[in-house]
Parts: sequence; C-alpha cells; structure tokens
Amino acid sequence: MRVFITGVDGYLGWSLAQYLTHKGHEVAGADNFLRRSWVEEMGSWSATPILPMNERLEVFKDHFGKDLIFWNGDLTSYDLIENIFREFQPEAIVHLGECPSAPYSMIDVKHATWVQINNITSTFNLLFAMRDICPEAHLVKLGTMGEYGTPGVDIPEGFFEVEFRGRKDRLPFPRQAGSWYHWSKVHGSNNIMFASKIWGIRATDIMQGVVFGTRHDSMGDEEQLLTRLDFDQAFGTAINRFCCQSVIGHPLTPYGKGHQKRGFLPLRDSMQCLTLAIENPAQEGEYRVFNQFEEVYDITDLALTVQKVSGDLGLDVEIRNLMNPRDELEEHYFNPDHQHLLDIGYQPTTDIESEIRTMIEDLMKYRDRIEAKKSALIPDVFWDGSKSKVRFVDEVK
Ligand code: USQ
Repeated sequence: MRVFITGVDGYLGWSLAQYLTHKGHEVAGADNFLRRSWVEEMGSWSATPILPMNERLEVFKDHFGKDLIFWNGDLTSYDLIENIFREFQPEAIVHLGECPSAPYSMIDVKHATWVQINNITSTFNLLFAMRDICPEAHLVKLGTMGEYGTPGVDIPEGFFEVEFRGRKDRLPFPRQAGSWYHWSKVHGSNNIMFASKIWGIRATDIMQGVVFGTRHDSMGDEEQLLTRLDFDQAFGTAINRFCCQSVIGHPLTPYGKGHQKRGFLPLRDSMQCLTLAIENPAQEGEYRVFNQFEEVYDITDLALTVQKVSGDLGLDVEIRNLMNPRDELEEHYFNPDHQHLLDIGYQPTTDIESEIRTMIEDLMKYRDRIEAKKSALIPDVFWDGSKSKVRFVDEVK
C-alpha cells in the first residue's frame, strides 16, 4: 500500500516509516523539523542521537534497500499537500504531524494559539486534499486519550448510546480535554467526523495513550535508525522521563499526589496498532474511533516499576514527588474501553518491566547526553500561567 506519513522525522513517524517499509509498504513522508526546534526551545535535545534528515534517509536506504520518499515542508501550506498527493497518490495517510505537547501549549497565548492553528490547519489541509485528489484514501489520524479527560464514568470508544427524555441516539462521547493541546485534538476530531459525513472520507481517529520505549520490531541493532527520545518537561512523556532520570541518578518525579491514571503502550505496540488500522481501512464515509493503549497505569506504580528495574540493573534511584505544575485530577476513576484494536488482531506487549529494562539499557549508552541537559527535567510551565521552577513536595512542607 502507498502510505504517506506526516511528521516522519518524529518519535512515532520515523519508527512507523521503518515498520511499514519492513512490511513491504511503499512509504513517503513530510516534515519541517519543528520537533527538533521545539525541544531546543525547551533547552533540551533527544537522549538518543539523531542524524540530519539527509543522512537518516541514506541509512534508511542502506538498511531497508528502499527509499523513504521525503518532502521537507510545512503542512499548514495547502499547496505542499496538494503537490504531494498529486505526485504520490497515497492510499493511506497517517497524520502524526502535529505539535504533541500539553505543557508547550500552556506556556502563553502565543504558544496556545500557535499549537491550535498549526494542528487544526494541517488536518484541514489533509481533509480538503483528500476530497479533491484521493477521495478513496483512508485517513489514520493520531488523536489522544486525553480528548476524553478523566470523567467519573467509563469511557467508550468514541461513541455511546444515550437515552434522554424518552429518546435514544448514538452520540459522540463528551470530550473534556485538559490542555490547549488536547483541545486542538478535539477540534481536529470534530472536523474529521464532519468531513466523513459530508464527503464520505474514510477515517480512523486513534485515541492513543502515552507511548514509551526506544524499540520497535524492525530496526535491528542499527544505532542510526533509533528514533528520538525526549525527556524535557514538554516533549518527554512520563515513563520516558523516568527512565532518563534513572540513568543519571536523578529522582523520579511523579507530580502532586502521583495517582494520575493514563493508558500507556510501548512504542512497538503503537507501531503494531497503527499498522493494523492502516491495513484494515474504514469504509467509505465511516468515521471510527480506536482507543489505543495496552493498559491503564497509575503514575506512582510506574515510577515504582522503573525504580525496581533500575535496581535490578544496578541503578539506585529515589522517587521524589514534584509539586504539580498542571491542573489535573491526581486521584481519580479511569476506565476506558479498548476493544476495537483487539478485534482486528492487536497482540499487546504485557511485560512492561522487560520493555522498561530494554529502554534503560539503551539509554545507559547516552547518559552523558541526558546529564548535559538535565536542567530540562524540572518543569517551569504552570497551567495558571505562572513561570518558576517547580519544587519538590518535600521542600514545600
Ligand atoms: N507526569 C508526572 N511526572 C512527570 C511527567 C508526567 O507525574 O515527570 C504525569 C502528568 O502530570 C500526567 C501524566 O503523567 O498526569 C502523563 O503526562 P505525560 O507528560 O506523560 O503525557 P501527556 O501530557 O498526557 O501527553 C502525552 C503526549 C501527548 C499524548 C498524550 C496521551 O505528549 O502527545 O496525546 O500523552 S494521553 O496522556 O493519554 O492524553
């Protein structure tokens, strides 16, 4: 299948290009390297070393024996997408090319506005170009479990049956996102749902949980094929940050009470699930929603798991809660469904201890890179707009 990936230089995009090529698909991608600049703006860099794109493409070709067709450009330019679609005629479009960070979107009005305009515009451009150039193609859009927020009831996959004043309907489950970034994803989802309805677009909206890990199943041991791995406050996600903290002996940092619950999944599972969605496309006019995660975990339980695995590897690390810079529930109910991907063949990686061990072993080679940017580990972006370094809970008492 001809698959076009937006954000192909990113954490998921670079991995997915390899995974799909290895499976025999013809892959093209676009990127304008914003992720590299955002992380630099946060005073950090990828823990794993990342080559410039021209060199990445050469290593890719040497390893897989196939080109990754690449466009350097901005997805908010409709002309770019129109040209790519006319030339490549994609059968599937995987949209990973958005700003993925809640904290980044909460910095100030400039960042909030930029994240929303960027994310909503790129999706719009893809939808209009699909309508006009490749209406049979299937859009696989990366949404987020964070669109639902943390309601006190079970969360279905996108839609639920409602009975109200004696009448019944199947309606979208209410969204209660927790950051301007997460709201940008909600707005994108609404726009896709409407485009499917009026233009017959085939779409799968992936409500993905928090991804972690350095490995997927098609990269072998080629260091230069490693994907990026961020650990700063904005682009580093919880388990990835904990593992980076562990390898330099920095305390692991659950925020606040530390009992936030989220759906998590290893990078290799994210690749498996995205591929299943691509290879089992939605029907014409169908807008379907997949909740994509392996299991729900409590942040403190994850920190304890990272601490245990670190201990097994000879790394002695403490857990020290930070004051929570976010406005979020720190102890709550969270019970989302996740059946649709299992129904089409998802085989979850359930041994997360082993996944974390592999990640820590990989990251130990890059201890100096993490150490060099360790000040990026402590957040200073608060949801109320204030800006100062967050303190440890035990310093405040
Ligand atoms: N957290 C800590 N300590 C840390 C880092 C995070 O306690 O050092 C907590 C956060 O407060 C939050 C939870 O861990 O409660 C998850 O935070 P995160 O930074 O790992 O993930 P999040 O901001 O939710 O965003 C990430 C990705 C985003 C994706 C989302 C899926 O950056 O692109 O949409 O995960 S989900 O969380 O399911 O919405």
